[in-house]
Amino acid sequence: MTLAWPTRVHRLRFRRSLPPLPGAVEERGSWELRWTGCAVMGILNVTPDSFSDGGRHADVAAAVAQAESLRRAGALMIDVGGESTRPGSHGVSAAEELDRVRPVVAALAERGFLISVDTLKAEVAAEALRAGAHLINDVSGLRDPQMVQVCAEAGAPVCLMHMQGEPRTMQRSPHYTDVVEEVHSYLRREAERVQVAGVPDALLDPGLGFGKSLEHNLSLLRAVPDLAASPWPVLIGASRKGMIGQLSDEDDPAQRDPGSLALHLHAARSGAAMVRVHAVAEHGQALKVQAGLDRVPGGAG
Ligand code: 9MG
Repeated sequence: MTLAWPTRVHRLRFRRSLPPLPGAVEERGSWELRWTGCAVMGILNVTPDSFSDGGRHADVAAAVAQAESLRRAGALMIDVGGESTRPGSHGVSAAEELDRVRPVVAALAERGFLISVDTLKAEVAAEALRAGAHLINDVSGLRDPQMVQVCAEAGAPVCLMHMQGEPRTMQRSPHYTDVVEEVHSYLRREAERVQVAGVPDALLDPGLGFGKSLEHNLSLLRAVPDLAASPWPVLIGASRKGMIGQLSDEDDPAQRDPGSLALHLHAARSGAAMVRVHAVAEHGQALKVQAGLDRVPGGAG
């Protein structure tokens, strides 16, 4: 039996006012990015602990080298983040975040990368889009009142993620009556709302680990096929997160790539269009093998 997911075509629309998009086709005044199966978004953190801090120029060069290596390893898009949103984390100012993100985005744009920027702040998003970013990944689901307008004006799609509470306190006592119904209806409602406001398209992300217990995360994972049946592509991000530690008894986040891969393969088979990961090469290869297996007549599935 051949499963539908490896050949399903996912689409994401960008307004043509953005810089030319690597790999996108022109479609009725927009750029349309199309891909089949599950793509990889590579994580590029540009927080001070991520690089050597050998001066701004050296840091940008190191970030570009890492992005080049993620692209060679198969990342379709690079997600640049200058502020940690881990549970318990405190924010930084927009000026500080921009200082970290803008030069890296500009350097990647010059080199033809497809760039997403992970930020909660409309001010940072606006400057990053001006510097050449293509998509805004906002884990707060666009809570900054200016964020929708900034993305609409730039013609940039968004990754809409569900988060209960805020990063500093979100894991203290997450509570839902029906987590799947609440998260999915929130994401569909918000995707419609932002598109009515002029944002060209959205990726939907249930936000594993963002104000959710292990049981909430597992319920949302089991429900990926339901979310993937909606008109928007679905992104899943569990890379090195606490739930991988809980399921595998691995305390060190840097040692959680094998567990992250297992979870992401499951998400891909459930219909996820993209996974956000640290270990790009491992995911790229495993996803290709899984797609190949599912294409074999009478194969897995
Ligand atoms: C920035 N960031 C951290 N975890 C994430 C996740 O699961 N999804 C998205 N979209 N962004 C994330």
